[in-house]
Amino acid sequence: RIISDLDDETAVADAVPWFPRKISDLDTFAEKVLEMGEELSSDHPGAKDPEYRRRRLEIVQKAKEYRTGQPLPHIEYTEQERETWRQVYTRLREMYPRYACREFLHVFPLLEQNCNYGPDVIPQIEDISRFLKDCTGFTLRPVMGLLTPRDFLNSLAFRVFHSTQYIRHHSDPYYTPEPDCCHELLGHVPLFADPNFAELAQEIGLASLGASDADIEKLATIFWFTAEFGLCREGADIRAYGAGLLSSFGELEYALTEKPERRSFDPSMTSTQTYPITQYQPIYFVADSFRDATAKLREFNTTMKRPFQVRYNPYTQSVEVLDSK
Ligand code: HBI
Ligand code: FE
Repeated sequence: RIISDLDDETAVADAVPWFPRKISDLDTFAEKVLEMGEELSSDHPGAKDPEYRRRRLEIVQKAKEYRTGQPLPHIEYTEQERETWRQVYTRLREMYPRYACREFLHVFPLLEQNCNYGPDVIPQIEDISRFLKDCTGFTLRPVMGLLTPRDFLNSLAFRVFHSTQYIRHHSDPYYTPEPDCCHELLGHVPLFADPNFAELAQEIGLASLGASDADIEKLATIFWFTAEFGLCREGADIRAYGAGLLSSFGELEYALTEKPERRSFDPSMTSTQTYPITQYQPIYFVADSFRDATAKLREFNTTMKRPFQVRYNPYTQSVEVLDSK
């Protein structure tokens, strides 16, 4: 049975957190950023650079105003910004053949051919979004900064990924305390073009809709150990697919040395693993494949308490709520 709308009384009685039902509902997240949106924390490398702050504000203003269906903001990047990109791109690009998973290596040249990926220009999210839509139906939305884990995960249910458009401060090209366009475009984007990874990401998103706070925390942890810091097996080899690794030359190398511990991906164990956010990970989880990880995640999701099921309808880009009675 499809419930067209959970009525308010049911929602209040069972304390089901609000969640987006249609893709335009994601517009409500635009102004709700946790940090780093219009303000920078005092330890951000750009905090004391008024020109950097002014530029950030200009870029995030476009994200704040963006609404579903509009063309994605085009950013005219400055020479200094492109220089930062060039340094990051060049250094990472040469590491990928040795460290990145095969899905990433398959897509990367396609991004170079279709989306202007290269050392000299910072690609535009409009071009990337159109490419991803052709590959897996994923699209991008601009975002001012960090969303709440709930909002961020909820958008994945719609195959929407929030992407920042500003770039890290030029004083330290190999460091950023927050997501920036290098992290999003080099780390995340290539995997969203892979059908099996797209399914894994959407599965996390669907499980997050109306989930309890405790379950959101588990799903955010699963996202962390997969989409951000995931490793996968390729025959006898281990490769990286997590964006936090693929956008950090230091940790990408470290993750595949003998130093960290590597465990097999297992949602019930992975979802409760604690992790540091400002240093290299002491533990990584290794997936057998994206399909296997998705199957395990589906199994795990059935153990989460939620008084309804959800199904994504791609024709209407909306979520159908199925009564579990
Ligand atoms: N917001 N914009 C943005 N980008 C992220 O990668 C992001 C976020 N909010 C929360 C978040 N990641 C993590 O908590 C995930 O584990 C969900
Ligand atoms: Fe990320």
